[in-house]
Amino acid sequence: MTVHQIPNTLNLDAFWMPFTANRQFKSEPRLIASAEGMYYTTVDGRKVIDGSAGLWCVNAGHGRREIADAVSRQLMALDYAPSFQIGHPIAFDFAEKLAAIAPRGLDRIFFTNSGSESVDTALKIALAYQRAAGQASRTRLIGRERGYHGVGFGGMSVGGMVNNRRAFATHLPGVDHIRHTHDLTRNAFSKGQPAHGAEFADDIENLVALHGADTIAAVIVEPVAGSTGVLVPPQGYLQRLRSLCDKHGILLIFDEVITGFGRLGAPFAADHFGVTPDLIASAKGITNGTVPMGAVFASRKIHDALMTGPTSQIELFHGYTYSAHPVACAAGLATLEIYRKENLLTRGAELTEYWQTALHSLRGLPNVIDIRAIGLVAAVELSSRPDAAGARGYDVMVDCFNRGLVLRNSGDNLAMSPPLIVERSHIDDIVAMLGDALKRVA
Ligand code: PXG
Ligand code: PLP
Repeated sequence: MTVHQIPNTLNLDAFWMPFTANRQFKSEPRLIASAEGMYYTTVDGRKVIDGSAGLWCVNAGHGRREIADAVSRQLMALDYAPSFQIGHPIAFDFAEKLAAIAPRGLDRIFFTNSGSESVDTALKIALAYQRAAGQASRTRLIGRERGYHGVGFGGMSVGGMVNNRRAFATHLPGVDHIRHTHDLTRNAFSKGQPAHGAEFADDIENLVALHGADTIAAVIVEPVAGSTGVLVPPQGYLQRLRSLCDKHGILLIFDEVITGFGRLGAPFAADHFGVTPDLIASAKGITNGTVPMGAVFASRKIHDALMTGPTSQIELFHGYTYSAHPVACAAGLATLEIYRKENLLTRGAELTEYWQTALHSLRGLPNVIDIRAIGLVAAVELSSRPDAAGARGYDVMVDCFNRGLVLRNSGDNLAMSPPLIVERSHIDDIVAMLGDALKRVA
């Protein structure tokens, strides 16, 4: 079979693919058949290195037997049980183990099934908290330009990626945005956190002046913006956001759907940057991508403020049929055990230097206008072709796939986030394959 041949029994018509150029894909499909460790195998038997940990989620690598066994055992022991007014022990066990690795104080866990649900849940908890705290006028939610917070109406509204918003005119009311921090004129080719731009956090002051602090419930940001092209926060920026939120009684939500579970070389970005938010939205790496799950980490202050009223009354009218699904909890527990045994939540710290140096070796190749790397995540930004933003990035992504590397292109940003089991030799391969693609694709 050639690269693009697929089994002739497979009809591609019915599956409407998410976030995909369906017609282009179906004329030239890229199909994965299996995966193990750092590698996928395509339907035509080619080995392809997974430079993006699936969609930033397979942090312990593919095909982990311990997770498969735990899932299989759980399916036979208890396949499903509700978490509304009835419980099952594994959910409490998993929540306790998550609380133990959470940033200090964020040890009350609300389960969801995805990052989008975690974001919407965190926003709703923030609103409910403000009301419970006697601040019912605080209903406004603040996001950031170029943010990605999933695809629910809440996450889309606070999000700041134009294409994800444009077609869906109806957003939440009372949402505003601060500016993104991406500034190539001052920060191109920074290593780690860029030096310039902490002052972008002061946009909070502008919104407070415009709307009044007493109308603002929460600010949500990704500590490192992922989907939009790995935008690393300038030095001092997150600290400044935290202190402005404190000053004005605004809750700070970190969307750690990508940065959570070791991506930056610490369990959470909050740990890495030394800034503790009031709520964390997480998903992806929580089960190593095996079973859909997400979790919101809430501070005691927020949780306890909502534990009021008659004890027979539901405190938060929110939850999903599959919140704390027993199979997802089993997958999550097995995942945490792998992370612990293999030190994966901190392993990235040892490899950061090597990762950054390897990526920065691509500086000077055709069309490369920036390289950003932190922890075990990175992006190479290319200049756009005239009148064809994103086309060059797409062509590089396809070229890499055909030569043996999966990476993500967000427009002309090529994003990489390998499984945290990555070895130096894999990093060398990833960078070499990307470098060759950059030389080939005009
Ligand atoms: N917040 C952040 C920061 C994310 O990165 C979500 C929320 C939504 O999660 P769910 O599980 O609902 O998809 C995400 C998801 C990409 C890409 O290639 C990124 C995501 C998802 C799919 C593709 O950049 N991030
Ligand atoms: N729609 C209908 C008709 C439902 O009955 C439910 C849940 O009971 C939902 C949507 C929400 O589904 P989920 O809890 O899986 O998010």
